[in-house]
Amino acid sequence: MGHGSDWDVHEGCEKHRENHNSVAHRTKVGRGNLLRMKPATNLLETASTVMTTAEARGTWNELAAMDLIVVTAHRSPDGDAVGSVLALTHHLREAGLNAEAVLPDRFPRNLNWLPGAEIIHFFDETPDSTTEILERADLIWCLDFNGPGRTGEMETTLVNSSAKKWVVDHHQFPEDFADHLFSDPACGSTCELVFDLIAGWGRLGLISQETAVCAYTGIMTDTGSFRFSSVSAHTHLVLSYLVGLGIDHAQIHEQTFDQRSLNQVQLEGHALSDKLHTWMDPGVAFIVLDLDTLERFNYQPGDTEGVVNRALALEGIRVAIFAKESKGGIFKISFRSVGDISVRDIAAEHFEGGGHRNAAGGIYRASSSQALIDHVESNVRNWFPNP
Ligand SMILES: [Mn+2]
Repeated sequence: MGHGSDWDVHEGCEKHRENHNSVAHRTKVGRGNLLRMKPATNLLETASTVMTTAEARGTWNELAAMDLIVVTAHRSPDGDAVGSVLALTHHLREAGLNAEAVLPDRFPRNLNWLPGAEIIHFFDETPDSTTEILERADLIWCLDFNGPGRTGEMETTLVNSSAKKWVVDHHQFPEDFADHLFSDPACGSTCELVFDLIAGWGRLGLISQETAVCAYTGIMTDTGSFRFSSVSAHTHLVLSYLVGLGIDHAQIHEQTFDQRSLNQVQLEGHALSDKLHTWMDPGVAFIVLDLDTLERFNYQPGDTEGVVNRALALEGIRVAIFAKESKGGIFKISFRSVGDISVRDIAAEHFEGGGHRNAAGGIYRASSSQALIDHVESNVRNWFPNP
């Protein structure tokens, strides 16, 4: 999906467990059982079975022979992408391995506080030195993405590197580009899978504060603060383990969500009060922000994160669409839906995009925001006839 295209599915989307066949994940973890359990044992028993196979566990032994290990994730990285890259990089470095963290481009500034954020190489900012690292690597851990096209401008360098590619991911339909593929679309976050990988390696007791904070942050952001249906009893066991290490979870939430700029808060207010269109009959909400508006509020990357979910939270709204002009005439669009309503098909058929049933992305070319509003107005009842 989305190979080389110009759209992003925002992470933190709802994923679903119904296709998951793991017996471990169906374990009933009652309060009485919890009190009797040995936590470490139970964490392994309930971990994603993808991450505890002999193949997954065996990867640890291969690492020692490697001179340079790179850990990377998708472009427009979110909390799960940055969190998983830093969590794994910290853990490998603490084991004495030579590991470098690489991202295609910068993450939203509300994640600047993450421990180790300063060690990350950004491909778009330092292309020459980052290319050299990717070319010299023996192994590239590819976290939180299902195809090389999701790394944007970094794709060619990634694909051409002779390094082994080992994938840990939870997006549907992974492409065939990995030497090892550890994919579990039923899991709510890549950070949870990285935690399970470390557990499978038998290294739970060696998880540092830095690794714990990064892993907690990624699980938090990709599950909508632990509310989506992808959250399992195991997710909470992982969180319990991380909190048990003494991390300041309240501060993690505060630093991530409650340090917004005045411009950001006022842009969101403007979007919701002056730019919101609703069709209560099919239950669709639509917001579009043009370049002039973004400029007026001194827009920074990540500033409109969450606006689409505010629209979806409206009573009676089952589908929310958020469009943002990215360069003249090209609008990036995020879709959210609830329940059985699929926005993935609409994004794929009409907006050069794709994604998941309840969270998708695409692009649309229009001469003005009014032209896009007219387009949605005349099609919305066909796209969502009976939500
Ligand atoms: Mn993710």
